[in-house]
Amino acid sequence: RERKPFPADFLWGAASAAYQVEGAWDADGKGPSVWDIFTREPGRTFQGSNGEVAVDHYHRFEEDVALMAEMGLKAYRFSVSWPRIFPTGRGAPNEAGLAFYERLIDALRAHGIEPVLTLYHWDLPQALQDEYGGWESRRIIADFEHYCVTLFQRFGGKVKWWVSLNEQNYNLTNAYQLGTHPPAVQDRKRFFAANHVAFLANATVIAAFRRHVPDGHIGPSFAYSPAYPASCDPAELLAFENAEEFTNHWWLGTYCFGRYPRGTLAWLRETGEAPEIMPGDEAILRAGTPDFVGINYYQTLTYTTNALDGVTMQRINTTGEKGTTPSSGVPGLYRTLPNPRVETTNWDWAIDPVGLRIGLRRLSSRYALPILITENGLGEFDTLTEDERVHDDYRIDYLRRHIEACRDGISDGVQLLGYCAWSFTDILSWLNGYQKRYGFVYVDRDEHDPRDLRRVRKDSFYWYRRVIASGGVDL
Ligand code: GCO
Repeated sequence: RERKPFPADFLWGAASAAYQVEGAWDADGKGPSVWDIFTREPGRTFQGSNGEVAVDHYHRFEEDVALMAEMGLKAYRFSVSWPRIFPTGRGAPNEAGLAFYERLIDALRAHGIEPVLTLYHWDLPQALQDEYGGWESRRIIADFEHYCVTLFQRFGGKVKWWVSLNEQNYNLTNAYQLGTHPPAVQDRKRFFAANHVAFLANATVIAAFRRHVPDGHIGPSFAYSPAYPASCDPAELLAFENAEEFTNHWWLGTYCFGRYPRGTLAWLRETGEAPEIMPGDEAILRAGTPDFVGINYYQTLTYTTNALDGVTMQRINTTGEKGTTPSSGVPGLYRTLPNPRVETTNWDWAIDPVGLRIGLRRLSSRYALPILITENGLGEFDTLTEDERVHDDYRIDYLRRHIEACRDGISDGVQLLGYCAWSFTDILSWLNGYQKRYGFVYVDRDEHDPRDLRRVRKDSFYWYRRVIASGGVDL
């Protein structure tokens, strides 16, 4: 059947996050974030890589915005670093930090590029972690609101698209279950408690946003991995349903309906892992539901029952080696399993454009909200040739197939607002360092000359420019 075209006002974008690109980790009064401190601990990240310099976007943003303009980007998603604005998390704002983002926003707007501002992309002020345990304390709600309102007041007139929390699900799973993000805890009870606080903080700032930026749009970015059953065995289908509830709707349902899904909540009450819900909490959640669902889509995940204990998954770990790790899951509910029907990236993420179409349809019919793809892209090793080119046809192929899936989704009736490819320039991969590249623009971090950081347009840069110019026709 004929596919519908992309809407004329579709947000053709690309994305980044402060810690992954800015560098300048202590410039102009910025305070340390939990990532500045965590990456100094041995063994946490690939070769101890960190964002102290990153790709030095803080000092080179004008050059980067000029490249975005050359590419014809319609939207650029970036995050604000909380400790640049409040070095210790609260108190009086640091004007130099605000001024940096003001210059960035003005540069984008001067080129007709819509800023999409993420309020929180994991770089919590270390002071708040030390003082009260960060996301584990309800005290963060007021501090986060104060920080966000400062940005709403300063930038609300110029920025109309806002993302509240980025990947609360992925970040807190790593931080409180797997122990791979700061504060590196492995405790499911604390995991659900921290999530509860994050849900309240998210809803509180969305409610505040309505008062300060009534003509703007806001929503969270969710790391969305649609679930698949491993077979048509009813027991596996049930495991898949369990995974879908626990790994997706627990978050999305709470965001969008302002109420925890009752089935999962009952289960967590039985296991003693449910968060403490105080009177009034659900009213806060209901008062702060989003305008759109932001999704970061990278892959689908396939599930089986726990009967298959001992299943392993291939994965590149932080030593950069390919290793085998036990598959993850929740006892009695579900367990992940490699999907033999899809290819995987070098980091063993399933490459599954059809999964994107499926996911868009599931979310659209369940939540009936517009969807913004806030991230999608391919992390790979890239090679810079002698004549300064990067032939990343594998990335073009990946992006093309996912953009086609978006068009299919639109034809299926999904209200899709835009597509932000991850990422614009190469970035620091949180755990995998600088060897895992995502950008349209290569950044040379030659170890012999780490301060060079030269920008080189990859083949995908020219390709995406054509896609945008043709409104998504010329793929
Ligand atoms: C990585 C990840 C990130 C995320 C992004 C999530 O390799 O570190 O892929 O780059 O995609 O930060 O919002």
